[in-house]
Amino acid sequence: MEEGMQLIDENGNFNVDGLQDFVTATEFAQSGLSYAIVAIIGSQSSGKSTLLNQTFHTKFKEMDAYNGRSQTTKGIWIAKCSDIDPFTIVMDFEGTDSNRRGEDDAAFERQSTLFALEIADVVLINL
Ligand SMILES: Nc1nc2c(ncn2[C@@H]2O[C@H](COP(=O)(O)OP(=O)(O)O)[C@@H](O)[C@H]2O)c(=O)[nH]1
Ligand SMILES: [Mg+2]
Repeated sequence: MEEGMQLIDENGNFNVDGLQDFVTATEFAQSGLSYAIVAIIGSQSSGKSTLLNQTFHTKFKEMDAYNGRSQTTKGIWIAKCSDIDPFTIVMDFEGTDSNRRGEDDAAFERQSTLFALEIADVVLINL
């Protein structure tokens, strides 16, 4: 589960079945109220996924610069951090200032950023 699962896709659809599988596989429910959620926000290709992977030993997709500077993270991904107690869930975000999304599609960025602020115990802001 370190590679994570896509909680919300690029069109804003919530992955209900995926979350159910994630909760079962990680035994999240057994942790009771003893858990922490870490989220990261910041512009696209600023190194968010790389920073999370280095820090929390997750395996979120990172951009491979040799294969062109394309966007890797789409929507919102979550992964369990396997080596932190209490139970820690890390959330990786698509990022703001996406090239792919035009000026008109700022809604996803605003909503996903608000979601991060709302849900996370710790929000990392990557500059
Ligand atoms: N030089 C340098 N490159 C980095 C650093 N962090 C990430 N990168 C590279 O920047 C690119 C984008 O990183 P990624 O983590 O996919 O960015 P994200 O879109 O914010 O998740 C990748 O090719 C990384 O290897 C850093 O601290 N220094
Ligand atoms: Mg990323």
